[in-house]
Amino acid sequence: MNNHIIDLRSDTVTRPSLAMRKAMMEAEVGDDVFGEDPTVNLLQRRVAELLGKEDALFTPSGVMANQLAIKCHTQPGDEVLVEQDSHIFSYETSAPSVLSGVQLSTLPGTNGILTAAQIEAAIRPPAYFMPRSSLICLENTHNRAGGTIYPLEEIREIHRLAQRRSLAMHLDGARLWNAWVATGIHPKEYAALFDTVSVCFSKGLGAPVGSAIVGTREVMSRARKFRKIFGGGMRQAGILAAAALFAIDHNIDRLKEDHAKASTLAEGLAEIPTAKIDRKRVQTNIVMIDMSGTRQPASALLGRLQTQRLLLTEAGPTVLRAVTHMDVSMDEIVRAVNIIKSVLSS
Ligand code: TLP
Repeated sequence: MNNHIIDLRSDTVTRPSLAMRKAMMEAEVGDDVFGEDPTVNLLQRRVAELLGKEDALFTPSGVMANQLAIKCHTQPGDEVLVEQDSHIFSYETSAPSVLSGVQLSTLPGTNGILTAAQIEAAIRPPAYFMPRSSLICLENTHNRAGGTIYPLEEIREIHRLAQRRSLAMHLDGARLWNAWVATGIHPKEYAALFDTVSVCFSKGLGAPVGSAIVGTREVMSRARKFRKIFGGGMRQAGILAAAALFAIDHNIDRLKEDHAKASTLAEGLAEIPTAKIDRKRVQTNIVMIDMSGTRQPASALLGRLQTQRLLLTEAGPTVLRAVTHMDVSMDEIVRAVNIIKSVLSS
């Protein structure tokens, strides 16, 4: 068992449990391009209901859900306001420019959080020689900031601003479930402040594939058309939707265990002088470890940890990221701390 690899690269590495696979096997299916997959339809109703929106659309990935939102809320030549470390800006391979013909205006957040005043200053005045600011995208929890939670009050302020200046709002809620479990604030409360929200089933919730976008019936019917254009029309997708339904029913509440594992990891690493962790940013299941004190590049450290069968990812030249999830136990977290201690002391 000690030879087992401890994989903290992401909560996306989880594999569907036997019970989830059974639910997938037993799913009633149909052709979803015809709108005839009963399990997909059920999932979409459940997710819309859970987030308090009129309709939902199942997508193969979180990236597609975010890009559908951008496509639905903008025209080519528009500008979208995002935080500079957002997933949309960092890891979606310039999709907004490729798929929607828009540019991103990137604003520096504090721990991933933007203020309404900052956003207001970045909204373009109406001038024919400037892009039109049409959409604000926020991320909750914020991945690259270390799983930080957006304060609801700040989102309310941004929402009021967006209403006043007629901008749409989208939430990248890939890990909104983690924010829910950590704060007790229901996803409906967050979602009420956005035109669209994307959520993922394939991260902490443990499904193999799948995300969803929610919004009004009108926006979702346009999103359905764009999903087809993007090549995301799926056929007997009920097999996947069954995993997502299982994830919603069984795997949300347990995210608190992942949060406890992240705090244990952060606490253990705090004893190492060369591994710096900003403890106030460890709010959910992500731990960012600043290794600049080791004077070694993150890539070299990753390689050394890998030989000890511990996998992390690089989040910057000297920053490593660890993500806790359902396929890693508390014992393995304690072992991970010991591996990092021993690698750094050798
Ligand atoms: N995040 C992945 C990587 O792409 C970095 C990870 O390992 O954390 N929004 C957020 C906030 C995300 O963290 C991710 C995935 C996505 C969207 C995209 O989801 P997928 O990978 O399903 O397209």
